Amino acid sequence: MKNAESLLQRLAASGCSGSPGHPLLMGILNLTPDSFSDGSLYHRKGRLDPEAVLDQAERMVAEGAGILDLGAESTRPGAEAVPPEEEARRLLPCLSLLARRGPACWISIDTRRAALAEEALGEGACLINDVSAARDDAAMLPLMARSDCLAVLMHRQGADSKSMQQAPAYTNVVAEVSAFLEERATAFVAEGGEEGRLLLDPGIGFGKTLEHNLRLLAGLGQLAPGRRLLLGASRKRFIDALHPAPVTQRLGGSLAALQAGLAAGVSVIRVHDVQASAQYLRVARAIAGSPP
Ligand code: HH2
Repeated sequence: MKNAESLLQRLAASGCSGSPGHPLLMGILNLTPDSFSDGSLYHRKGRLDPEAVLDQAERMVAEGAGILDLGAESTRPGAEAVPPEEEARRLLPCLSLLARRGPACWISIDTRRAALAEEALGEGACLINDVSAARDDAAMLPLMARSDCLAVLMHRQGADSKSMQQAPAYTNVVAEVSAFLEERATAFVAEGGEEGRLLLDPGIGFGKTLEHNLRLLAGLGQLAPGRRLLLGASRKRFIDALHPAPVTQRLGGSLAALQAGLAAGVSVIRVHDVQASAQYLRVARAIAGSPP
């Protein structure tokens, strides 16, 4: 596994919010039975199979993912929280297999729990991706600040995944999400974290209507100016709302969102379809005259 220092160096070349950049692809690897898109994909005879996870990790890195994001709790709208022991039971064996035999890449852990994040950092993960922006577990922000990992702080309106889509409401979604991300970045720095280790994420689909998601995608360049952004729009429900299609047939819409991220200088783009996303980025950058 690659370390945080080399990830910071790579991100230095990825740009900042507001101008076209050179984003890194983060491949999604959900170790859950119930994720909205890839749930139970790595289960064999009803059990999670770490060897199937390893195969997918190798495939994604060969196709162009620089980071792999391992998640063991679904955060899809309406999802129930998973007990901490179950989340750890799903995640840690796969992580330790990747540490021993996995491809050269950076590993991110998608969790809201500091204890699990800390264990994962000890196993070689170098990025903590917290969809609650370190609000669900009071120990998370101090952990992020004192370790040398990168930290993703994401916006979510609503107390949890179960309730977040009940009645999302904003006066000005871009301004409000931007102010929230700034506030969380300030809290991270006040805790002792270095600003350069942060990635901020508008949280597409997390407590947002179709219109909110579209405004955020159109306004990415105005979010948290000068800071690094991560975008996760791959296969999400807003695509189906505009052009109905089952989750595995949302590549076109996912690439349209990826284009919005590319144009706005997003540093990391979280995707299910690595091969097509990598090809899109390569061709778009070549057309713009940028080096591969
Ligand atoms: N979206 C999901 C999960 N984690 N993390 C960040 N930083 N940004 C996102 O947009 C984001 C995220 C939801 O997608 P997925 O992991 O594919 O599904 P599920 O939550 O059902 O496992």
